[in-house]
Amino acid sequence: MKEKLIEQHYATARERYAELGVDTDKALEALKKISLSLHCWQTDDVGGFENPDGELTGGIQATGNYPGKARTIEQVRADLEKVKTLVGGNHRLSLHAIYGDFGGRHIDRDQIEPAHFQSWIDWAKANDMKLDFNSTSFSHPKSGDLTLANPDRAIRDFWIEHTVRSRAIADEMGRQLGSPACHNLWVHDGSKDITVERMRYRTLMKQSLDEIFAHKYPNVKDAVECKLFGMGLESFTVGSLEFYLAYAVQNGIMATLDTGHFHPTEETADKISSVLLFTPEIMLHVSRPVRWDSDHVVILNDSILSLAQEIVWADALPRVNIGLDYFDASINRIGAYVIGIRATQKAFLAALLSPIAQLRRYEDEGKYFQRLALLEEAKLCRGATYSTTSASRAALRRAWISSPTSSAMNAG
Ligand code: RNT
Ligand code: ZN
Repeated sequence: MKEKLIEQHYATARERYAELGVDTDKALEALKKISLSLHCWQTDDVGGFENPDGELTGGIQATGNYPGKARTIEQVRADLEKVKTLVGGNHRLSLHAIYGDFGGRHIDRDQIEPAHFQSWIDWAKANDMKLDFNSTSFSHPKSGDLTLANPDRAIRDFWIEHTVRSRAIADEMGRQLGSPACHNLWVHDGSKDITVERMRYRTLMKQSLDEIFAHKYPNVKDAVECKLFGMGLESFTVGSLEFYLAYAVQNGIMATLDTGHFHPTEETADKISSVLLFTPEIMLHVSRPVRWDSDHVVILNDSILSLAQEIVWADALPRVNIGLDYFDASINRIGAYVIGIRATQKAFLAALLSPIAQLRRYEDEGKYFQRLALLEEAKLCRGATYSTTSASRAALRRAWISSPTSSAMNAG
């Protein structure tokens, strides 16, 4: 019965969208192919297995103490398996270096090896998932304020070694799973207060990166993630947008755009068409900034909707690696995953359903009222398919029918 209703409603939606030149079957097919890289760290508030109850440092913070934080590798996997049953699509898993299968031993970051991640690779195979990887600069006695940009050669070397090893692990994941692993490099390096050594730190950082990327790994897609500021590191971030974007362009690697890492009125969406003209691919960290926090659970807001639109309208889906990055310890963690995954999928579905051919015709013809009106209409049309109660569906249908028709719009 319920299925029949869904079929009926879908048939209506298909007709409505067809009137706007949108093929809903094609949109759903495209949506199915969008594989998100699920971040393992929402399961345990970015704890990892070195010391699950240790302090989270490096300018990031997970707040809340909702029960159910995963404490073991088995619990992280069980949570992820549960998440998989609650969302559509076939997704990847993004691991941080602190999530290795260390068997209770203390393996320092400059000692990690592919062997510590073999059980993850096996698990991924068994669960039909591909893997991505992240080096971990935070929550370590040598983290401090500076890692790869540290003037102390020994500290720098430690983190260079860690990062090279992380990329080697990503390479092994990519090789065994038959799909290149994205390796994301984010370090918190920065300064709480005014620094007089910006050039020095950035010079050191560039040298460290050059050493790291001198190693070639064929099964890795490298990405470098910029940030505006971290908590306790508010005045200066070594890895700013300009720094990493320039580095990515110069070296033919990816820039990671985290939607929580820019000025509040700056739109990540607008960066897609610029960055993709100069780099091979993009890595995204889909997140939600709120005040000082860059990592609230993703919801279907304008920022995510326009980001998805820009990617779809630029025909760039094959060149964008969509990772999630948020952590909320104050609500059910599996629920947090599912909300963020579904919100991201909804944003892409909405983008795939937008009447872009008609919108472009209007724009070509200079019909800007019509363009804006149709953009607005498309929002309601989308609402009609999402809406679950029959009353709201009926209201939306009325709004749709009584709104300016496309012929009225054509009258200009
Ligand atoms: C921090 C960055 C980074 C981390 C993860 C845990 O601001 O967004 O991507 O969130 O690596
Ligand atoms: Zn991020």
